[in-house]
Amino acid sequence: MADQIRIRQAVHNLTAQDLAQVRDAYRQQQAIFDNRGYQFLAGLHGVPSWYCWHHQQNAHSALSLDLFLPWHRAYLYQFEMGLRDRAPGVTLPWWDWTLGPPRQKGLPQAFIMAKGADGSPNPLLGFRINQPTTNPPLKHMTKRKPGPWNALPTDAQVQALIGLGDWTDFTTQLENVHDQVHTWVSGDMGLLSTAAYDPIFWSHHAMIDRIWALWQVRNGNSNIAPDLFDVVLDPFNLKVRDVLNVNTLGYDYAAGAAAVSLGGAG
Ligand SMILES: [Cu+2]
Repeated sequence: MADQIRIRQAVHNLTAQDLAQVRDAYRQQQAIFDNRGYQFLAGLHGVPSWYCWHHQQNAHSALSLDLFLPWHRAYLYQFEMGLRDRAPGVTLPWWDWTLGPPRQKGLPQAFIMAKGADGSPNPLLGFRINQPTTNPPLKHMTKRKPGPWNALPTDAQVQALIGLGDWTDFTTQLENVHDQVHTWVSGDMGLLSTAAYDPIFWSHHAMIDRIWALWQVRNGNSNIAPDLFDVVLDPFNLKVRDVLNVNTLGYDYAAGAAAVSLGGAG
């Protein structure tokens, strides 16, 4: 276990100071265009590098494997480390899309304001993709076309997912709920090729990763298909077994909403 566990917070629970720090990290990360920068990391998912796993499939492999959750956990880990290189105290916040008014109506306010508290452009609103040499070439500001707030998955759906005891059922149904949110945000988030360029992608996937972590508290960290343990999560230098325990990766999710999900055991 890492010496000090860093805690990922819910977007709606960030203090003004936390949010300013998250914005600062994204702003810096988005300004870097080499392999430490936002554009490079976002490009690992879809265009141009296509390393992501969805629905047992990957563009670089003929195998059919349930790597959706482990691969995205490794991916978020890499991204969070990148943010922390820029702003050492920062952690990746999760977007709890189950929240309704008055706390939230669809996309969190932090991600839709044109400007931050200091008046500077909000780096969580979108990212200007500039990949003129990729196939297809990408050169645009990410866009969203969100649906009505009450069309997002509900907390009852999340609780039902956490109650599924079988790994295959769980990952399959969680991925379907995850797809529903991508489609709900629409625009770039609705396309595998460009989803990761939208800053909300990372907080959506942090929510998915958190649901897996909550499920693991109930069902055990190693409750996955055993033949997955030694699969390498390209292009990250991690095997599936390395990402099974969030504490081994040095992080955890803040309690609060989590305590409800664990029936008070959290
Ligand atoms: Cu996704």
